[in-house]
Amino acid sequence: MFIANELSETAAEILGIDCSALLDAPTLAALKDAMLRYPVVAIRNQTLTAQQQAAFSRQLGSLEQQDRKTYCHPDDADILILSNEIRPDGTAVGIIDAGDFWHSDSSHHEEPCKNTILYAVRNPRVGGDTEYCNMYQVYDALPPELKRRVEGRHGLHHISKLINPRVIVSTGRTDAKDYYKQHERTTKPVLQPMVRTHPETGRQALYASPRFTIGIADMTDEEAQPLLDELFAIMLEPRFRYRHKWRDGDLVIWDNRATQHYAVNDYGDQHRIVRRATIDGKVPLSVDGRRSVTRIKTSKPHAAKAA
Ligand SMILES: O=C(O)CCC(=O)C(=O)O
Ligand SMILES: [Fe+2]
Repeated sequence: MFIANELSETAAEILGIDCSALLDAPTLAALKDAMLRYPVVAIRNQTLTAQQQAAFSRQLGSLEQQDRKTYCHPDDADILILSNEIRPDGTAVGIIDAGDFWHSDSSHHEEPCKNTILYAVRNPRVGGDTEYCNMYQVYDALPPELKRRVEGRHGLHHISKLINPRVIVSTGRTDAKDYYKQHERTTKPVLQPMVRTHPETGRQALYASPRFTIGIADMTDEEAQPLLDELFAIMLEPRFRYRHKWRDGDLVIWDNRATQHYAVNDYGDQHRIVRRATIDGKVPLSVDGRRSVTRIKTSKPHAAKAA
């Protein structure tokens, strides 16, 4: 059995398991328990090929299909490569700006992924941390008056950065504007409950992000944007954070139903490469446990998975 050391209320490190082989049933069950107790778990000292990472991840559920084929790993198309490295011919090794603003992964899809499993292939000498925010804690800390204003409401989530006043398109991605414009033409915003009930822990979490939430259903922008600003100001208070400093061999799993994250881009031209798998999730449940009935269908194929 492995050791789980608490790193913060949000995160634990796990020592003593080898994820290159399939886990035995008690170890897998203990890992799943740890993942519910700590929405971020860092499994240390792993050496994993892309295929091994995918096989490990499939033990936690089916993997999300990736539509950005250029950045899928050649050995397993369910593994996405994120990196700032540019090859001599000018092509990018991976998605260069993944995670540059606070978000929960694929919340712009009707069925966002439940977990993300990131493996550090190459860490910069300094920098390149990932910051996490515990959204259970954020929800618990909201003043009652603010809870009342968001309960029963749905946020509008969309992938396009061009229609989101809180983000900017990174200059390194030359094709990004066309990509987002195309999605604006083909993909409607998805409505997600602003407060979601975690289907396994039963806890409530705020579920709106600076990266993907562009408005609130049935509210004018004059009302919705200041409300979102208020929520995000609370969310970004340091007391809700865990900052993961990557070690070589780290395999980090997080729960998108209970956290948000962003990739700190402070390492200049040092190279960083991570590999990513995401586990399929279900339609988020609102506070009363019902499925949202006001959803707008998105057109297929889905937008990019990596945020
Ligand atoms: O590179 C990171 O640290 C996180 C990137 C990200 O947002 C993701 O993998 O979902
Ligand atoms: Fe992400």
